[in-house]
Amino acid sequence: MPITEVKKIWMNGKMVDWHDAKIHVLTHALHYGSAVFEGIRAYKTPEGPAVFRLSDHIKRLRNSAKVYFMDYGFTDEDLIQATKDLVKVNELDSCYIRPLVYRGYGEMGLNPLSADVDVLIACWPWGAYLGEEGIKHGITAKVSSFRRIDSNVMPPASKASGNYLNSILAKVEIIKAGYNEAVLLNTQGLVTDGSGENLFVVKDGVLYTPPTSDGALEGITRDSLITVANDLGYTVVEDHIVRSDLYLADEAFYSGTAAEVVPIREVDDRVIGEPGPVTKAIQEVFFKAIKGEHPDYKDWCELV
Ligand code: PPE
Repeated sequence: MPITEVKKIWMNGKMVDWHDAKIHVLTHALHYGSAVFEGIRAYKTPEGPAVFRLSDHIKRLRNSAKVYFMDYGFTDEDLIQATKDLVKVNELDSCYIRPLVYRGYGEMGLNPLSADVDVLIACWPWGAYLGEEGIKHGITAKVSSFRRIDSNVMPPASKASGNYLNSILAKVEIIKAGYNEAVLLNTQGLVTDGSGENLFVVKDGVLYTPPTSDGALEGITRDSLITVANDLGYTVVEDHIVRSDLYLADEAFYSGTAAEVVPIREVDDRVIGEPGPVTKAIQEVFFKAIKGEHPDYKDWCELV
């Protein structure tokens, strides 16, 4: 999806003009994928622009960095304030926000411990990641032949840039095969995530989602939807899911910051159908919550 240019990007504590936000070609992260990132969204709310669960995203960023011994000289409060300032300075009501912590310029080689750690935060207006139609009518999914990275290969719990080569392999494979989004199995053959989303199935009124120990990312949207579903009176079970659970689901959907909540209409050509009542009920509450229009979830909207 194309990027829309805005005014400023935050780099190591400074607001830099969009076109001056550059790094050297010998930046460590460019060569080895040695970076960790977040994907966050801000939405227009009745009280003004608000960043959805900003504090939780910044906390996850720190955890992602910890796995790779990337210490950066900013507190969570610094990065929370920087994110809010950035949205303000760019005069955006709603946008996608991309913080990146990366090994910088000065050292090369696979011992990164003496390479600088730099931080940037960018934002830009970004529409529905899997399309407006997808949110309304659902998308097609296919199980990729590429397995999701294992915790003993590259821990999926750290949102590291290098991990996403795995997602790119899966996504390109299924796009070329004519489908909208991938499903990645782990090396044991259990369902984990989409290329950049968590996954839920609904069977007999109960929601199921893979546990993080199977390789699912501890998604913040996933966590929000578990809360919403529980509040709506549904049971949510974190349990192993095999591919036939997808084929035989009453309903299924992807969740993520970029994707939001996207129903799955088909998996491997097995029809699930138009979005069902559980998916729709959860979508309705979620889309209100992110826009600050649901009284129960106001705390999730952190005003800029
Ligand atoms: N699984 C994966 C593999 C993943 O990358 C994401 C986020 C999720 C689940 C959902 O997590 P959360 O956003 O906290 O609900 N993917 C981010 C990057 C997508 C991209 O294309 O880049 C995102 O949604 O921002």
